[in-house]
Amino acid sequence: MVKLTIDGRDVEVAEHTTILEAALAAGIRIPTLCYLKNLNEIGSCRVCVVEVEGIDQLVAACNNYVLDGMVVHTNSPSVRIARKVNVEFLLSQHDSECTSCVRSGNCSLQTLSNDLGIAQLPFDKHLAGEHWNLSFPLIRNNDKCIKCMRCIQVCDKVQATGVWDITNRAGHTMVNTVGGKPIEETGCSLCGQCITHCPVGALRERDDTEQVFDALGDPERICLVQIAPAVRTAWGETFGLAPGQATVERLAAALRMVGFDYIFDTSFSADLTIMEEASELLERLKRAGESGEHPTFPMFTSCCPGWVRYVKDHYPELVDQLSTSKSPQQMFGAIAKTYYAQALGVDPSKIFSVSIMPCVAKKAEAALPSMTGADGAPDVDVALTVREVCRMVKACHIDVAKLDDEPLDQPLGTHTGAGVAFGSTGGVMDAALRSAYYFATGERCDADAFSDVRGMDGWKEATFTMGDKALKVAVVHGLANARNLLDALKSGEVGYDFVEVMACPGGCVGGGGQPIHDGMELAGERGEVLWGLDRSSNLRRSYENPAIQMCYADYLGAPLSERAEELLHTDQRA
Ligand code: HC1
Ligand code: SF4
Repeated sequence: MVKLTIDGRDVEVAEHTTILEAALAAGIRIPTLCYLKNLNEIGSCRVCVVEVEGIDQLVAACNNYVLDGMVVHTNSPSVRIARKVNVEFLLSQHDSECTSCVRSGNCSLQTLSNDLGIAQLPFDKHLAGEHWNLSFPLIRNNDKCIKCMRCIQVCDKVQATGVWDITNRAGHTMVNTVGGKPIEETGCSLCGQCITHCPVGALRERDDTEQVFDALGDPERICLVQIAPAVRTAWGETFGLAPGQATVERLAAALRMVGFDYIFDTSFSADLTIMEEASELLERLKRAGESGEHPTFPMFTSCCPGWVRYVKDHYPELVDQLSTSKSPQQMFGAIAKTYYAQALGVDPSKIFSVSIMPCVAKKAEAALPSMTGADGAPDVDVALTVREVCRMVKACHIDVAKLDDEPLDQPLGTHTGAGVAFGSTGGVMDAALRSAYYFATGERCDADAFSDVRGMDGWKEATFTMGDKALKVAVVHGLANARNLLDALKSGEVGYDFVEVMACPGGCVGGGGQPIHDGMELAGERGEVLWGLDRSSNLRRSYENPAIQMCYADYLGAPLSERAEELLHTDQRA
């Protein structure tokens, strides 16, 4: 143990503790800006500087360890002045246009500047200007970047994608895409993790809310909205609602006030995805069994467009291993403009289909040329992030705390616990196995029989018996884990029948379109909410969903039928 004094308080902490963490243990909060625990501990912003007696310069608290007998001052006059000047330097290269910034009110630079009492900037502004393709789903504004390098680290270390880099030197240093390439050419998966790890408004999603407001204001359009599984765990954070208050039914009430005609649940089409994907898995295994060859590579889930983009860009030779089943977002879109349009007795062109997703990559998925109906129109007209939809609710001045829960519309609002679990890592695998077991054996499994695939470990594997077959599966989340698994598969170190990959850490609950809480990782907690909803659900197996049964009986026929193939499957190369 190490004994030291911080601001006059005696502190005892383990060796290799940083000054920052030692102070925190003593109840003293040192401000930070570039710091991200275990990911970015580079001390570059100089906001966490402290004075250590006997050392003639201030030191960064985030990356210097405590020593026995150290005497630290976190708020001495020199510390306070240095901190303020360092933030003033950052502001001299920052556009400070808070009134039109999506992060206003949730920006660590804004908070710090206010806390430090920076009322007037003593330096001239030097802005480098921004040059960005504003039609791309991910937007970067160079004039808001504070060069904290968090985006570089999260993209590199957690997502193994390497989109961002540092360019130039000294006062000209800036963050940019690797080699200054246009963002569309960088292999960006659009997972959005750089956005949720940015402390300011330098990174954000393309805002598509005006398009939706326009459709809502058009009396000729019928506006449907689908709510993704993971949205229910997080939307209320923006409004300060407790998890128990922030139900999907309260969100439905808010969306009706915003003006949507029908409020549905992506968990319905997650059940549909399971019907198709579980059938596809069994079909692939049967074909492999008949040919006598065990497939070298597993079938991969394909519902995460961040992952699909990653495979296409980084492992194109594995694209054929992706399930051909469309994601729940896209299955919903296809069903809404065919089966549901028919049920309503309206022309599909009248339907405006919106999705609310915890995801940025869903915007690109919805825009794929392969995700269109017979008339060439997109199946999902606009995919909004949770942050965008919360901005819409705010723009309508709706007091969500005063709303009562309202039921979702039917039949596309009916879902099982399996469909809801999709939003957490392991959820797609768990849901698929529950149905595959029934399809393979005719028996109803215990809904918790496959719980080994749940939890926050980055790479999970399990073997389950299904009839006479042992099925080996793996689940990874975070693209660095996916890369490790793919490399192990390619070198022959491991082999599986079925693998679930979600690009974002924790799955969609940790998605790049979720509300942002600087420095906090909430995916584990949000995932537990989804598993709790699954456990408390009366229906926990996708094939038991009565709305799904009706959809097959009235329209699709059976999983993998000709119509199901046409509407619910895709060529992943397209
Ligand atoms: Fe997801 Fe999915 S789980 S991809 O994370 O398969 O976004 O929530 O909607 O489509 O259902 C996202 C979440 C979501 C799809 C489903
Ligand atoms: Fe989007 Fe979910 Fe994939 Fe993240 S894990 S990229 S939120 S689909």
